[in-house]
Order: sequence, then structure tokens, then C-alpha cells
Amino acid sequence: MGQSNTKVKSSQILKDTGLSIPEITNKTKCISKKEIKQWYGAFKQQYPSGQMKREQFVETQSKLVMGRGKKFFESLFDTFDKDKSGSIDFVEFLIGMGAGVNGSIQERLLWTFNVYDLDGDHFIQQEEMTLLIKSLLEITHATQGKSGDDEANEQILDQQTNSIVSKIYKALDKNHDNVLSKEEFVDGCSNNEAILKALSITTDYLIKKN
Ligand SMILES: [Ca+2]
Ligand SMILES: [Ca+2]
Repeated sequence: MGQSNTKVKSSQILKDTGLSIPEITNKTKCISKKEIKQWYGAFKQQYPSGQMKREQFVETQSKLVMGRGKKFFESLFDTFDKDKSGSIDFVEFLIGMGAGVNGSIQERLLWTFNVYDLDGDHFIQQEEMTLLIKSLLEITHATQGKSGDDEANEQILDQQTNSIVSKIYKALDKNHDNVLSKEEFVDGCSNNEAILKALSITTDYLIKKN
């Protein structure tokens, strides 16, 4: 999200939320008052209605990386939008971001698990992992200035994606059933720095962009 000059006092009730900053910090785990102020300004600037719509969020975020990574942003939005209404307000956004950005390693990994578990069945299927890793690679390529939807680029993306996905399953899928449970994911990632690093693009990316 962009910069904003909106100044907010802690005691002030934030428009559209009906809550003051201290009330919001009670609701949203791990988010500091300073971050609430910063993010509120950016949120209001981009979503003046106080509601962030799914298409709008995906479009805005994806535009920053040359229109790539849509699948990732869709899934990210869906983890924030608990009641699946298709739009979220500022407090829902903060609650969604909270554990992923500032939580403990365990909390961040559970948050990441939910982003990857696209259908919400509590397992990460290889297809889900493939879609998300490819989407993250698209974002990485775009931020490195490698562009294009051309076939050669697409092939490289697919090769890299498959290689990363098979490494992840080899390392994390302890019972070899081709799906990752929460335990396999969290335990495996906690003990594997390389994989943790590969997956942490998810949250690092957001911190840099915000
Ligand atoms: Ca799943
Ligand atoms: Ca498994």
C-alpha cells in the first residue's frame, strides 16, 4: 500500500470501524498502535468506502507486480474474509494480517498454511501448493524485472515451480500421502531453514509492500 499523510490520534474513533486504536489493538493480535495508524491511512486512501473488495484488492496488489500473482492475492484475501462476503473492512484486514506479519514463527506458519490451503480442507494438496508457488514465483520474477507471459518464461516458471514443490513434499510429507497436514507443515518448516525461507516470501513480500 502507498504512503499516506493521514494523521490519527489514538483516542480518535476510526471512521468506518466505530473503534479507537486501543480498542483495535485489543481485537487484533500482534499489531502495534504505530502500525494501525500507518495502515489505516493507507487503507483509507486506497479504499475510501472503508470496504476492500476482493477484485479491487487483487487488482491493486497485482498491479504493483506487473499484473502477476493473482492466485496468491486471491487466496490471501480469502484468508482475511472469514465470512466469505467478498469484502472486508479495516479491522478484518488487520486481524487477517496480524499473525502473519508479527506473530511467532508458529503463528506465522499456521497463517501461511491457511493461505496455501485454498479449499480450506485442512490439508495442502500438491495442486494447491503448485498454484501458489507459481504465483509467488511470478511475483518474484516481476519484482526482479523479468517480465512477460511468453512461452519461454512460462516454461521456466513451470520448471522452477515443479522443482520447488517436489522438494517441499520430499522434505515435509512425512507419511507420503501426497498431502501436507498442519502438523507436517508447521513441524517441517520450523526445522528446515531453506523451506522456511522459500515460503516466507509470502509474508516478507507484504511487509515490504506495506
Ligand atoms: Ca486443501
Ligand atoms: Ca502427509
